[in-house]
Amino acid sequence: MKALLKLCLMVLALCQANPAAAHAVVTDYSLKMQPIRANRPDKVVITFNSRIELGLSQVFLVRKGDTHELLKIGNGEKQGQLIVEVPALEPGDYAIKFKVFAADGHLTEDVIHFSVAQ
Ligand SMILES: [Cu+2]
Repeated sequence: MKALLKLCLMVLALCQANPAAAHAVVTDYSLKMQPIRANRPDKVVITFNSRIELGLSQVFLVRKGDTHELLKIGNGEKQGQLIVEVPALEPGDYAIKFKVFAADGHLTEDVIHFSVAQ
């Protein structure tokens, strides 16, 4: 695992020297069409333009006060789809913060803000 991480950091360094290389970019996410319902566990599907290395990727739920909670993730049916398991949430404002490695070793960090309605 450590060797793999080292390799990835090396690839990342190379990648930064070559900005033309492709990164994992979010092309779609389910929150646009299917908001999270209050007070019950739910799932969010994030679709990237590239396959994601699950073992090297992390997705966090960010709550008010900037507390981070690591969420369970899995691969979706289609290539590049990430299924994020979200715990039961009270109505309010949240964010999903992700650090994902694309299949080519490129790291992408981004945040998706969302609200849970009453
Ligand atoms: Cu890159």
